[in-house]
Amino acid sequence: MSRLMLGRTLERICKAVLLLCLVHFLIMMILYFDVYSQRFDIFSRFNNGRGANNSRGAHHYYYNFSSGRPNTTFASYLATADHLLPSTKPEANHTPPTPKPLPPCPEVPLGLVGRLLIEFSSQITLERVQRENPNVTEGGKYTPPDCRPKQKVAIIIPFRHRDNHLKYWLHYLHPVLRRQKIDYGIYIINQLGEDTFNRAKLLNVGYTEAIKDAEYNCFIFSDVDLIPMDDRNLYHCYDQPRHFAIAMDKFGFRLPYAGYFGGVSGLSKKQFLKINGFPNEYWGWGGEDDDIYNRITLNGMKVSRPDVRIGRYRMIKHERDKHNEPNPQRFSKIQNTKNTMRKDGISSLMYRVVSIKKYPLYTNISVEIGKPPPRPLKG
Ligand code: UD2
Ligand code: MN
Repeated sequence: MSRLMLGRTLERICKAVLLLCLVHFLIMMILYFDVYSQRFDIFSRFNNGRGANNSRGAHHYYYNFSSGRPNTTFASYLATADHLLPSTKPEANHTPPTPKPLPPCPEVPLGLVGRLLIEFSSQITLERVQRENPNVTEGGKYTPPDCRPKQKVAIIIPFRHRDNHLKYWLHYLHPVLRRQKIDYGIYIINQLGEDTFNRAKLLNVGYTEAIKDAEYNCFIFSDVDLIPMDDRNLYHCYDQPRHFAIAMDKFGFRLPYAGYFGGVSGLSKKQFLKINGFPNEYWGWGGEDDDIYNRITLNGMKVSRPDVRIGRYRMIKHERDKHNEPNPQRFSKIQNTKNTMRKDGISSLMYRVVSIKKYPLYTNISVEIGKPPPRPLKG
């Protein structure tokens, strides 16, 4: 009797276990098909569900905040991240949704990667740079698709015979600026002829031509051979004139002297006009950056700088160019900024534009800026 009861109990237990297995199996199948059906669509679900502001979540592929230290990554590789952005094209079968106003861009952009690996040994072609930056439009312009930047930034580069450097600059900077969510345009100011080079005058020309092209309110002046090593060095304007390139490889990653303002700097329109722009009368190498520094301090402003770990730069190695010999007058001229800055500057700028060409990755403005006045004869 008790054996019979034991048998029945065992039978019931077995049935219950079988039933449980069946239920488990069914649940597993439901879950499996559900996940499978989402797999190929996972990014769009993720983006649509959260709206434009959070869609940058897709960029988490490239963050490394967990270690508290930035990632070391090839900027060129990161350039491909754009395909993860939400598509701005309306879907075929739906009426296009009324466009929502974009949110303001965050103070600290979310897609930054920190320290970058910069090298100048691989061959770069402009076609490749163009391919890797499909959202950059004619003239080298870009506007973030998913947020509203506060500033409109013109990046101005003084230039002559440095095509190879320009390729590297475009290759590294476009992806950085895009990650930084900057609304920008690139202007190469090309000095025509073989007279003495004049960096600061070219920068004044860049300012004047850029504001004719669009409503810029921030101007970043960069040498063509300087590449930032950290994308947290944000290329926009600050409360005070900004010096970006504070730790260069060529100076052992230190500021060479406290009043140094060379390499890469940025001024808002207001700051630039307050100092009457840059001097036009520094022909040849050197001194013009110190004159600009003097203008800033003499007008009651202070230079602002990034953290020394962030303001690191690599300069492409080069010889001194022909017709850009050191300016022997530079030492006496920088003693005199106070007397010269009101009459020599954006207010007295004269030049002739020969051509303006909008290329896919930059705008080239070729100009004649004259030549230095004849030196007084010795003796
Ligand atoms: C330093 C400063 C630079 C400027 C210069 C003195 C650094 C990294 N930079 O540069 O900002 O103050 O001294 O004038 O310390 N360029 C041409 N073609 C030429 C000559 C110059 O394109 O034939 C442009 C180019 O953008 C170049 C820039 O002018 O990067 C500065 O000239 P440089 O690179 O010869 O001078 P460098 O490196 O001593
Ligand atoms: Mn240089």
